[in-house]
Amino acid sequence: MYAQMVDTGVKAVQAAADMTADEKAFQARIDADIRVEPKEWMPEAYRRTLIRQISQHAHSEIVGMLPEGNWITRAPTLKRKAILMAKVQDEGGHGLYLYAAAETLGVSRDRMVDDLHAGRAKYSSIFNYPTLTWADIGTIGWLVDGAAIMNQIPLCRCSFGPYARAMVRICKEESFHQRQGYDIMLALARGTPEQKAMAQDALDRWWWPSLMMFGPPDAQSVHSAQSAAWKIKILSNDELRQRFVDQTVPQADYLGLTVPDPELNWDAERGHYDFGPIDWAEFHNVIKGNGPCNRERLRTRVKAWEDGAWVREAAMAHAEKRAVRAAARVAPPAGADGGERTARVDAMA
Ligand code: BYC
Repeated sequence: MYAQMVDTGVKAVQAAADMTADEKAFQARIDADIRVEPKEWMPEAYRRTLIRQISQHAHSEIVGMLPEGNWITRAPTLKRKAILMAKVQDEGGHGLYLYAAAETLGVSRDRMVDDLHAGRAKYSSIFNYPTLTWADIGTIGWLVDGAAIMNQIPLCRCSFGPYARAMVRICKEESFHQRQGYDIMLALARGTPEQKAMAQDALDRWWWPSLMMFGPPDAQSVHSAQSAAWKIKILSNDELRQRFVDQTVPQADYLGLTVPDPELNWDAERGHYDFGPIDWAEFHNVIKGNGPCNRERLRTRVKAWEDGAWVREAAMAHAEKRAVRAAARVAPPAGADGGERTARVDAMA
């Protein structure tokens, strides 16, 4: 359906001349900022794009629980431990809202989980890096949640209703996450020289992978043009990356830490920071499955799924029992003329 630009694989926007009448009417509604709801007609490619992006996003939240979960037993104080547990639980909740939003598009949760476990589905590159010290937990909150918010605030205005609404709540929670991360960094940066060095080391390791979270440069972003036309993407990968750098560098300055980029420079004319080249070979290698932790992350997810089978079975058995009991309660006494009502309750169960 789309014209492919041969050299980069970047997809062009579908031209109005190639659209059916339904597609033209759909695009006109998008252009008028009318939200799309699940039961309304939508082009198959729009549905597929959303299923791809929302399910990848859901997987990122669920896999994102792992690097932080790794530090729950080793948090330095009871208070930090309680906060980290709440944050990791929030990420699980975000995954569930997002799986539910994707389900409204006609894909089953089992199918999405299966794709993740089989290595067919992507999730954010960032979660394939290890959390080596407590400062990594601060850095994830500060940089990774910071990048996530930067990307997700515009998604609150995206064209698909359930995704946009899920994003509102997720962004509120992410902003608490970002602040808790920055608070950890502040404590370390104001601590002993060893603590400050630990904070600097974490920034050195997480800075570039955080910039990669926004995806490939616009010129190489396969989906950007069409997603922008459909208002699934409001700001481009490069615009968001620039905003993130502009916001984060002064925060690093406040901490007294150095961003590991010798080319970082405030360009007064542009009103933005210039920054050095990103190692896109590393990014592609990580999303192909060859990052430092890809295999470990998938192994852990699959094991958690298998270990949780009894919980899912018990929940199903409990739901069935409740449905049978409810049906029995509503059933009329023998001989009464309530056959139709009983049948309806059985159908609901
Ligand atoms: N990692 O054409 P492009 C969180 C893929 S979780 C891996 O630019 P698009 C948090 C891309 O999927 C944060 N893959 O794509 C959780 C595509 O591959 P496919 C997650 C990436 O979709 C726990 C190909 O590269 N946030 O916040 O237009 C704790 C070409 O890219 C990445 C979201 O998911 C990457 N970084 O734009 C703490 C936000 N980047 O599908 C925090 C929602 C690109 O063709 N997603 N790829 O095989 C989006 O906004 C967009 O999907 C992206 C990419 C901006 C990420």
